[in-house]
Amino acid sequence: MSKITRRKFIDLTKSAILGGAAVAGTSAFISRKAESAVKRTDSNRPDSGEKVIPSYCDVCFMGCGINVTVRNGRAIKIAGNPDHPISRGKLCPRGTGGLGQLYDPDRLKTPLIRTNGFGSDRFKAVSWDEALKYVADKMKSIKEQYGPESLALLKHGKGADPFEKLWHAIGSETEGHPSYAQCRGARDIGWSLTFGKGPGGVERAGLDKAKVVAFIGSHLGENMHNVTVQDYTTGLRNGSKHIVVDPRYSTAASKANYWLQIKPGADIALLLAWMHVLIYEELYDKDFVEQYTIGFDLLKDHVENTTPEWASSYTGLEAVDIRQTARELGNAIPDSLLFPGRRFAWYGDDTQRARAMAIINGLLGAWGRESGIFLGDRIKVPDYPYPKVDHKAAHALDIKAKYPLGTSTPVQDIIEASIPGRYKGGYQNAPIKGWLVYSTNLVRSVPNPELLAEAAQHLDLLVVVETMPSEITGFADVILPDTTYLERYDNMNAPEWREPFVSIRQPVVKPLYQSKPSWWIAKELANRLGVGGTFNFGDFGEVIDYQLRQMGSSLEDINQKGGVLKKAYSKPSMKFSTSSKKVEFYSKKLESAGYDPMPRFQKHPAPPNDYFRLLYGRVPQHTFTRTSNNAMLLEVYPENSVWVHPEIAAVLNLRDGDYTVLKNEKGVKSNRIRVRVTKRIRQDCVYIAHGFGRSDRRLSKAFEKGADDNGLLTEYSLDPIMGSTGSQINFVTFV
Ligand SMILES: Nc1nc2c(c(=O)[nH]1)N[C@H]1C(S)=C(S)[C@@H](COP(=O)(O)OP(=O)(O)OC[C@H]3O[C@@H](n4cnc5c(=O)[nH]c(N)nc54)[C@H](O)[C@@H]3O)O[C@H]1N2
Ligand SMILES: Nc1nc2c(c(=O)[nH]1)N[C@H]1C(S)=C(S)[C@@H](COP(=O)(O)OP(=O)(O)OC[C@H]3O[C@@H](n4cnc5c(=O)[nH]c(N)nc54)[C@H](O)[C@@H]3O)O[C@H]1N2
Ligand code: SF4
Ligand SMILES: [Mo]
Repeated sequence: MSKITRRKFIDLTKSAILGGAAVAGTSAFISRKAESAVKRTDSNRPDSGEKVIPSYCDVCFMGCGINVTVRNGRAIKIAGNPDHPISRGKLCPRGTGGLGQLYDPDRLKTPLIRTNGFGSDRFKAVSWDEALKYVADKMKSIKEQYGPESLALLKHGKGADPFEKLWHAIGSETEGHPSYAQCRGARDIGWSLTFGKGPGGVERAGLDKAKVVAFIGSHLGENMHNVTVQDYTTGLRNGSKHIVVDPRYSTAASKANYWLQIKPGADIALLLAWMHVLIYEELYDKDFVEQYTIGFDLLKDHVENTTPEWASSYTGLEAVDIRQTARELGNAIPDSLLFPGRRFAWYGDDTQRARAMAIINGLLGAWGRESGIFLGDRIKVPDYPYPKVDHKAAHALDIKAKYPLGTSTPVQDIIEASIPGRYKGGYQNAPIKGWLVYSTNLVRSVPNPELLAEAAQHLDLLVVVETMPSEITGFADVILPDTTYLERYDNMNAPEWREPFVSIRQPVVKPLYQSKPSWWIAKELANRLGVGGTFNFGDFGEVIDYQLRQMGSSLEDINQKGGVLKKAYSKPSMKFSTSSKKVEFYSKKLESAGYDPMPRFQKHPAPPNDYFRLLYGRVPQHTFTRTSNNAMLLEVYPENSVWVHPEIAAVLNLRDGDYTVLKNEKGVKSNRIRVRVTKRIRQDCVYIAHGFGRSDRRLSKAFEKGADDNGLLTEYSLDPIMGSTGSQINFVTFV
C-alpha cells in the first residue's frame, strides 16, 4: 500500500472540488437518481398534500419526539410531539430549527475523493459506486496486511449503528466516540462504581418533584436538554430551591436561591465539605444508608477533617455558605438531590468528582426516589434476526490493561495509536491504519487537534461520512454524503424512563442531492467487503417493521399512534449491581485497581500572571458544531463572544462588542471573537460557547464566525481511571 504522506487539510480557498460545477449544476440528474433510491426508502410517503409525520430529533441526542409537517414533498415545520414522553409537545430552539439542517444549501451533495494534482489536494466528485469501491478496496488491503482491528470506527449517534454492525462483521472492535472521554464517560463510571449503574443518557432526575437541588456546573437553560429543562422549570415553578455551583453566573445561577461562585477545579473540596456536614450534623438518610450502603464508617473517618472551613480556602467560598447549603440539602431529605451533571471532562479527576457526587446522592437517599434519581423502566426492543457473526472481533489496543475500569476507548488513544511511536507503552509501528468517521467532528471535539492532524498524515485511509463540509472532512480521503435524520430510518429509541416508550425515526422527505442513508452506505460497503449477508434486509424500514411486529405493532400501526408506543411504568426493584450489591461509599474495586477508594481533593494549578482559565459551554440555540451553519439558528445566535470581567476589561482596555483574539500558553491563537464585558464571570476566567469559528469555507454562513474553543485546548489532564481528557486546565491571554 502506498504511504500517502499528503492529507493536508483542504481549506477551500480556491475551488478545490474538481467537477464542482457538476455538483452544483446537476440537480435534475441527481434528483432522478435520488428519486429511484427514494422509491425504496420512502415508498409509503405521498408526494403531495399536507401530512404530519412523526419521528425523533437528532439535533442533539435527547431523542425528543417530533411531528414534521410536510407539504408537497417539502418539510415546512417541526413541532414537538405531544404524545412523546421526552418532548411532551415542546422542543428546544434547536429541535424546531432542524429544517435548517435539512435544507442547508452547503450540504455535501455527492461522494468526493481526494486527488493530488495541480500541486495541491482537491476533492473530485465521483459516483457512489466509485467511492464505495475505493473505500472497500482500501479497507480490504488494510485488513489483509494488518488485521481488521487496524481499522477504527469513530462515531456519534444512532446513525452509526449500521457501521458498528459492519465493524463487527469484518472483525474489528476498535471504536471510539468523543461523547465518552470528552463528555460523560467519567460520570457514568463514577456512578456505576457507586450505584452499579449510571444516571441515564436522559438523566433520570426528578427535578420537577424535588424540593432542593444542587447543580455542579450543569448550566440548564443554556444546556437545553428538553425534558430535563422542562422538569427543571416545573420544579422552579413549584418552589423548589436551587443551589448552583459555578464560577460563572449562569442562567441556572440566576434562577437559584444560592449561587456559589467557586474557584474552578475546587468542586471535590466543596463536595467533601458537604459530606462532612451531612454526616457530622446527622443530616443524612439513615434508613437508606443502613439498608443499602457499605463503607459509611470509612467515609465518616475520611471526611472528618474536610470541614467547610477547610474547603473555604480552596473553593474561595465562605464556610458559612458551604454549611448552609449542605443543611438545605440534608433538611430536605427525602426530596433533595445533587443533579448528576453530564459533561465531565474538566480537570482529570473527573471520575472521582462523579464518585463524590454519587456518594452525596447516596447520603441523601436520592437513588430510587421520584424526587431524586428515579428508577427507569423500558420497553425492550426485540432483536432483528441478523445472522450470527461466527468470529470474535479484535481490538487494536490492549485498552483493558490501560484502563481496567474503563468501558470504551478514549478517542485520543485511537489518535495516538495512529502515529508511529506516539502511543505510550508500545506499538512502535502504529497499530491503527484506517479510520471511518461517522458524524463526529473530531478536530473540534477532541483536545490537542494538532495531534489529530499528525495522525491524518500517517493513516492509509480516512473516510468521513457526513452531512456537511467540516473540519474533519478537510482531512478525508473519501467523503460520503449521509442523509440527515429527516431523510432516513435509524434504530428506534427506547430509553429507561418513568414513562417507558419506543419511538421511531423515519424519513419524512426524500433524500436530497445524492445523499444516502447511513444504513445503505454500511450495507453497500458490506457487500463489497464480502460480509453482505450481515445486512439481511432490503430497506431499513423492514428491520423496524419486523421489530414492531414482534411487539404486536407495525410501522403502519405506530404511525397511526403518532410514532410512539408506550406501556405502563413498573418500578424496578432496588438492586445494585456493584461488587457488594450495595451502594459503595468505599470502593474496593477502585482500591484494588490502584486508585483512591474514596474521593480525595487535589489542587489544580491557577493561571499564570496575565492569563485566564478558558471555560466553555453551551448556548441554547446551538449544538456543538452541528448547527453552526444552520440559517434558522444563526438568525437567533450568529456568533459566540468571550465573557470577560469588567475589572479585567478595564485593565486590558477591552470594550464590550469589540473584536479580540485569544492566545493560549503554547502560542495558539483563536479566530477573532467579540468581547462581552460582564460581571457574570470570575476575574480569573474567561468563557466562550463551544462550536464556532469554523474553518471550512464551504460553510458559507459559519465560516470564521466567532472563535473555536477546541484549538486552544492544547493541554489536558488525563483521568487515570478511564482516560477522560480534563481540558479546563488551559489558560489564555488577549492578543
Ligand atoms: N472543545 C470542546 N470539545 C468538546 C466539547 C466542548 O464543549 N468543547 N463537548 C464535548 C461533548 S459534551 C460531546 S458530547 C462531544 C460531541 O462531539 P461530536 O461527536 O464531535 O459532536 P457532534 O455534534 O455529534 O458531531 C458533529 C458532526 O456531525 C455531523 N452530523 C450532524 N448530523 C449528521 C448526520 O445525520 N449524519 C452524519 N453522518 N453526520 C452528521 C455534523 O455535520 C458535525 O460535523 O464533544 C466533546 N468535545
Ligand atoms: N443548547 C445545547 N444544549 C446542550 C448541548 C448543546 O450542544 N447545546 N450539548 C449537550 C451535551 S452532549 C452535554 S454533555 C451538556 C453539557 O452541559 P453541562 O453538563 O450542563 O455543563 P458542562 O459543560 O459540564 O459545564 C458548563 C458549566 O460549568 C461551569 N464550570 C466551568 N468550570 C467549572 C468548575 O470548575 N466548577 C463548576 N462547578 N462549574 C464549572 C461553566 O461556567 C458552565 O456554566 O449539554 C447538553 N445540552
Ligand atoms: S433537546 Fe432539542 S435538539 Fe435535543 S433532541 Fe430535543 S428538541 Fe432536539
Ligand atoms: Mo456531551
